[in-house]
Amino acid sequence: MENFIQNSLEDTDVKKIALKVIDNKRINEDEALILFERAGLSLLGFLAFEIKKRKTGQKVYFNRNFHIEPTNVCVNNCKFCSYKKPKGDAQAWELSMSEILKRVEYYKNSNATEVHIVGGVHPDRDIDYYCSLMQNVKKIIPGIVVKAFTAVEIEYMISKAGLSLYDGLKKLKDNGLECIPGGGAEIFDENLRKEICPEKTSSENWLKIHQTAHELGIPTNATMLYGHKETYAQRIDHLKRLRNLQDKTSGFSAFIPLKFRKENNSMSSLGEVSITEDLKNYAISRIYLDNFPHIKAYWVMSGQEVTSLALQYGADDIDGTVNDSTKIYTMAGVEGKPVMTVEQLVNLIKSTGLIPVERDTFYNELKVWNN
Ligand code: V47
Ligand code: SF4
Repeated sequence: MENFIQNSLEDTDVKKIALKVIDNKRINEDEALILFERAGLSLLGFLAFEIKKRKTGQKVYFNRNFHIEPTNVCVNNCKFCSYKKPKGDAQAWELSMSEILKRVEYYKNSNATEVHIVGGVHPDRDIDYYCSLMQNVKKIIPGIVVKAFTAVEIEYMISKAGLSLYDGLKKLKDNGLECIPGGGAEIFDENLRKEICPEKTSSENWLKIHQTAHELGIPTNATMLYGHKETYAQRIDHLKRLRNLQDKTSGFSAFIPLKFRKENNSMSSLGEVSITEDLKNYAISRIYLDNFPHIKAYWVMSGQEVTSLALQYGADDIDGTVNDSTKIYTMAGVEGKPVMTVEQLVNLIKSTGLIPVERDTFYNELKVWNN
């Protein structure tokens, strides 16, 4: 491939950028746009996989986790959301503390190392409720890592409590919060954000919340919702804001591209983008976000087929067992129950010729499955 790039690649701009990537040099936004618009998929796969190998070799990470979704009642009305339902709707749920803890009990002996708690922004719940929830979870499964609350939920509970961002996040940390998931980022471009999720936390605040978490030593993830109305330039603008923040804090662990799924929401008429587009997006994310340690192909969203392909396009993490505990994607039209056993995760990774590594939330390696 390197010979092909040197000798046969006809587009001189693409060739220059490819050689820069091979040379381990950072690409800029104009160059990322050229890759989106003009680079072939096989070249992108080659470059992204080169970067992936430099960062994590042949390893691909997964973990044992389950989700808790306390409610899908939400003060916001994001147009792409198939999950939120009004109070009292047949598909709405508002789990009580004891119902939630019963679910946690169910997973007590599952060997899960992480619980991922996210949900709608419920109008009647506050920071104290969520602090006791985290404490109660840890009473039931003492060693479990709590990864919880999107920046959107965090902004709501902290402002309701009248706390500063720093003090609110510190309170959550003191009560058990150890990692913040990447949700709520959607697309940072202010005009498009206003159109698809008008009430949601602003891009500036999303970034400020993650920055403050990093300052407090709480690692976080970042997502991007793509494949709806956004342009390539808007995707790059999103990645640029994340790369800039990561240059300052190094607090992001993983970037997770989330493909817009179309069922049961008011943006359904847009349809869904192709698998080629998914792979291109994984590859360019891996190439451009040179300061992100991990790119996650979230199998629940992308499905097992695309997830295994994504591993050839720069992704090095596929998330976890999930244990049939999240409804966000089934309600948006993804088929099948969100559950994979450890054996299935290991086999999916092995089938791509790569090495499965079981990790904890912080990417400490717990077991290398190399036989
Ligand atoms: O922010 C909602 C997305 C996100 C749709 O950090 C949709 O490890 C596609 O962030 N089509 C929440 N996407 C999920 C999330 C997440 C998931 C797994 C792991 C991690 C992590 C984070 O789900 C929302 C939104 O961008 N979403 N509706 C939809 N119709
Ligand atoms: Fe609420 Fe999240 Fe759905 Fe937006 S995406 S309506 S914030 S549950």
